[in-house]
Amino acid sequence: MKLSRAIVVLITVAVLFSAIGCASSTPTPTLTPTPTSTPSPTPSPTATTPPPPTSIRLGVFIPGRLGDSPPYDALANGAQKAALRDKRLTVEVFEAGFDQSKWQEQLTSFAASGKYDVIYASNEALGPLVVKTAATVPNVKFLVNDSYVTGNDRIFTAFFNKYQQGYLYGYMMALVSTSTLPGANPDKKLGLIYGQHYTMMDDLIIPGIEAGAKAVDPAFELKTAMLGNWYDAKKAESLASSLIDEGVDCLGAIAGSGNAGVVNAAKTRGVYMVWFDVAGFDKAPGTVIGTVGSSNEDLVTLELKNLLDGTITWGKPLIVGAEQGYISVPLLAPGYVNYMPADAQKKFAEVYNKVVSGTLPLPVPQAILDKLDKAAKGS
Ligand code: RBF
Repeated sequence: MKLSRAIVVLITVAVLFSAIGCASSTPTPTLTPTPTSTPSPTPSPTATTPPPPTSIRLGVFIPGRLGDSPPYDALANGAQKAALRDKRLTVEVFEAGFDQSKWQEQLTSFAASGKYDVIYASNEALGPLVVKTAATVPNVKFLVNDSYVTGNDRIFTAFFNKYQQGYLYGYMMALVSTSTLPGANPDKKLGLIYGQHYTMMDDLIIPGIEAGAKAVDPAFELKTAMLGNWYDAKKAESLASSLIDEGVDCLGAIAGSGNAGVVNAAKTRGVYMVWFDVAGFDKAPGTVIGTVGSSNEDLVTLELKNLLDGTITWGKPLIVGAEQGYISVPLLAPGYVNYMPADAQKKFAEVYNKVVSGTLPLPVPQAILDKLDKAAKGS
């Protein structure tokens, strides 16, 4: 027994010794420096990912004005913050203003200025505009949020699931309207003031609001009024007031700077509002008593990080929703918990959790994405 153990130990030592001896005396061929195996800072022909950029000059193109437009404000703020964090990024912001007939020309000269490597913009109408601009201005790349364009290796678009956001918005507004809050009436009527017609509004947000409200009670009806621009607060106030005359007791507003007029009408007439995209409780505490948010700034932060890491999936759009935290509701915000009746909060949390967990799937129909893609390509 003892002898056999001694033999095993001896053999093991001998094997180890010879292995070490081999390694140190005869270098393996792969370790021999040759021109092809020398590590080089440039990627080998087989590498698929290029190295991250050493600098990026970002031009932020705002199709409108900064101030009360959540997607635009988040874009400018998110980009400025990203530039503070990463010195490779420089940012310049251009506000194109509200004359949409000028946007194509403004975008093309912005891109052709030679001052930017990448242009970052937002809204559905920018899809077709960047496709045209990319065709005439070489080298510059484009990021566009709230837009959907496939297959162009210089364009990356990201799209929030606005059907899902609309559904939660309508559900929350209907809970306010059916509550015992003072000013809530028995009519099953909700109101929405919106800036203008576009696919995201007509095919996703409005149908989403209607479906969400009807999930509370099928008798609900959504009364809508189009402002016709994104800034006229006076007109928005009078439109909102007319909806209140018709029996609306909870209003939504997606009208940029026009939203301020809807707040005035709701406050004066003693009805309620649920805010869209950002937490707007501060606009009128006790009048704005709920919100369904889009995490615009988180999306901007993510995209700029990917841009700086060199991992943007050019040509392949990103779609984000509540499942990933990009559509969210602050269920513990003081402006909500202190004003929204407790049973409404409970009911809302139930449906919200279902949407977040995917138990209640509310996807963006592919046909609508295809429609946006086709419109962008002019086909
Ligand atoms: N949303 C705003 O908040 N402010 C605007 O000035 C604004 N202008 C828009 C212009 C066009 C042509 C389109 C298609 C959308 C615009 N939106 C604007 C809507 C925005 O993209 C988004 O759908 C809403 O803000 C809801 O998240």
